[in-house]
Amino acid sequence: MKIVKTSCPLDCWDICAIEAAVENDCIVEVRGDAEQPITNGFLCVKGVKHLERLRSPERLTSPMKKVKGEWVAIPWDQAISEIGDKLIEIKNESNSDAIMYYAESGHNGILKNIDQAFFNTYGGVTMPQGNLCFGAGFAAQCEDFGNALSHDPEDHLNSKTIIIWGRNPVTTNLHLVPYLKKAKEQGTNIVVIDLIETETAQMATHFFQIKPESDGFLAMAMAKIMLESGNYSTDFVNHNAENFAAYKEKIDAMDLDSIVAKTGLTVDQIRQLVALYADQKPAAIILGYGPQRYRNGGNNVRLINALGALSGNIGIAGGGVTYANIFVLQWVDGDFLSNSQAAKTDSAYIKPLFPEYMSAAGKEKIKGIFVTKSNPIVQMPNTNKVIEAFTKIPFKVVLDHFMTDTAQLADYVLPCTHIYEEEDFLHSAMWNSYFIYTQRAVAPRAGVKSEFEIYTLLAKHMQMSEFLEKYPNEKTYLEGALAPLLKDINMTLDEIQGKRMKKEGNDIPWQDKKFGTPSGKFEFIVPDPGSWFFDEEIKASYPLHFITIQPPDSLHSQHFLDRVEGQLPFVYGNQQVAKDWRIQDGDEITVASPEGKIKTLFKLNEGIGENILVAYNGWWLKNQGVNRLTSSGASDLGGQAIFNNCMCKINK
Ligand SMILES: Nc1nc2c(c(=O)[nH]1)N[C@H]1C(S)=C(S)[C@@H](COP(=O)(O)OP(=O)(O)OC[C@H]3O[C@@H](n4cnc5c(=O)[nH]c(N)nc54)[C@H](O)[C@@H]3O)O[C@H]1N2
Ligand SMILES: Nc1nc2c(c(=O)[nH]1)N[C@H]1C(S)=C(S)[C@@H](COP(=O)(O)OP(=O)(O)OC[C@H]3O[C@@H](n4cnc5c(=O)[nH]c(N)nc54)[C@H](O)[C@@H]3O)O[C@H]1N2
Ligand code: SF4
Ligand SMILES: [Mo]
Repeated sequence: MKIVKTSCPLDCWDICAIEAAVENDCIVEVRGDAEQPITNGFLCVKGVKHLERLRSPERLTSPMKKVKGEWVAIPWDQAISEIGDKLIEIKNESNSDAIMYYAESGHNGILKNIDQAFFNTYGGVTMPQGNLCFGAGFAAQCEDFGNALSHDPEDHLNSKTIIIWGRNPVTTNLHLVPYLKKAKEQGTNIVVIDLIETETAQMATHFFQIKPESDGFLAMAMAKIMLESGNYSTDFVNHNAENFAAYKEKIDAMDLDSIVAKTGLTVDQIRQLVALYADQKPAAIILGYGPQRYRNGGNNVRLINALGALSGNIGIAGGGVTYANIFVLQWVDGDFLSNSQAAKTDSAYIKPLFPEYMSAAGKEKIKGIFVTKSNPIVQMPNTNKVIEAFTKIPFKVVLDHFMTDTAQLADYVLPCTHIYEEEDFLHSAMWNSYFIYTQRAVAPRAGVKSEFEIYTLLAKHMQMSEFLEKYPNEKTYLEGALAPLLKDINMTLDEIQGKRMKKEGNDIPWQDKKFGTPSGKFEFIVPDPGSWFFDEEIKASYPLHFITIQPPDSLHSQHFLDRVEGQLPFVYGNQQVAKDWRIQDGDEITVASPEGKIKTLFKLNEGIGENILVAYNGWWLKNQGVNRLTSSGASDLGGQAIFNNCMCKINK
């Protein structure tokens, strides 16, 4: 028996270290690596389920082609030659950017980026911009700090107060929880700001339940109270920040009661929050991605960042506004990874506006699409319009392990390898600064191929010699992409394999107060809430907020694979909603928005705020699909999907 060191590749904050015990090319046990910090010997239910997915009888083991509406298994050489010929034909008849590319983070390994190198060498294709996930907040971090960097989880133990703002680690970021528990035992205030009394809120010392999309107002109200009482760091704002005077002027001119009224809290509650944050230095804010899935999402996050600066909690132990962390990524050669200089087009579409693009500029232009590591039919906003736009594309190729709703609508589906069948390099872009070059646990299942092999075969068929010369094999690809990292740590790729390591130097970001912004300083937002747009008119006909959050036992749609056909998705609401709409726990109700309607089962949950319905995202079309209700649209910054700007009503 051998022990193989690998990692969870899911799009999760944690990127856990996994140990697989392997005997005769068969995995006999999988566990969280006990010796690894953060993972600490345990995996969440999704991590445990990798083995089930690896061996699932529903896993695709042959390329599939749709012939007269029916799926037919075809051999790999046929799939490669037909898809390759089509790519050549489209490029000759139109241009390479008549092909569209769509990917998410279904698998975080960097080896999977070989497709981008392939398509850039092909001439460049129509690429996605914007984000379904953390785009607005990410752009906000870049505007204010010049980059998105997070404090080391251990550093939170130095905080006197930790505010968990719109994140639900008990569900989404499980390995943060032991740090929070330890901090709480040490006497740290654990404060949660959310719309829902989540399990995280239940373990906190203080919970502030606010109205949807009111975070910017709450942050301004806190700032106003701090500014009026002189309770702020003159040192930081005078020496390390830009735009402070303009920020202060705007906040000074605001009326406290009017901004407080937007939040659902009282002035006294906000004073208490200020006392917990500004009087208890060092204090950390750990931000989640809920508050930025709104039209004003970028502004919301920038105003929260401003609190960190105002209170002088930036660049100090126990402080920070922790949101995302692309620290390790700075040592990856992105140009090599994607061969970006080879592209001869900069054609692009905004992801959460895919249907709009397809009915305008893309209508005549787009002749084919490649979808990978994602299930956009159910995960993009506005499913009905996405289906309409997607089905119109004449040539659709999906790479996945399973026949997802997106795969179902394609023309070809190519089955690819699973993390346990691969060597790949992984790091977290969301939270910690660890990385790992994984070991392969077992041979790939018969009939599946790695993305690297698939694109190599296509390149051979299409005689793309430049690509084949530059990227001869997986190992040189990783070596090229990781050259800056390997040089920095003075190790070879072989030497790092199987060792999960931390890229040192980022425990307390911005300690030197040299920011990555154009001014080199922290940049205060100059808020202009008068220009923000809210759904006031829609609210007259659709008075309930429809908020979608991450499902506890699935990574988005991935573990909804096994839900029973026809099972209705649950929506949760409180007694006030039940009373207003004359419904009861367990009732079958139709939830309608301006974009569509779905049948659901109503569940009472007193932890949810007023006039809000909550559902998990990830439900497949066989279970209605919650994004039939959400609308297309992009946030103020970062092209972020505005899933939570969704108003609805109930028809019993
Ligand atoms: N189990 C599980 N874990 C996951 C995932 C999964 O699918 N399942 N997905 C992973 C991915 S890709 C991501 S991006 C992360 C996301 O991780 P999180 O950010 O923790 O999760 P979300 O559910 O997106 O939202 C967090 C919280 O924001 C709250 N919220 C919504 N609107 C507002 C608002 O206006 N103000 C405030 N203050 N709070 C608001 C929601 O009620 C929710 O509790 O989770 C990762 N982890
Ligand atoms: N309403 C609503 N919608 C949301 C959200 C929300 O909060 N509310 N959250 C959004 C967020 S945060 C995110 S990140 C997105 C996620 O959107 P997606 O990433 O599209 O969602 P997943 O369901 O995780 O789909 C990933 C797919 O990748 C496949 N996959 C896994 N490994 C591999 C591999 O090695 N190769 C290939 N080719 N495929 C692989 C899986 O089988 C799965 O089908 O959804 C967004 N959608
Ligand atoms: S999904 Fe996240 S918490 Fe669960 S095993 Fe994977 S990395 Fe760890
Ligand atoms: Mo995400």
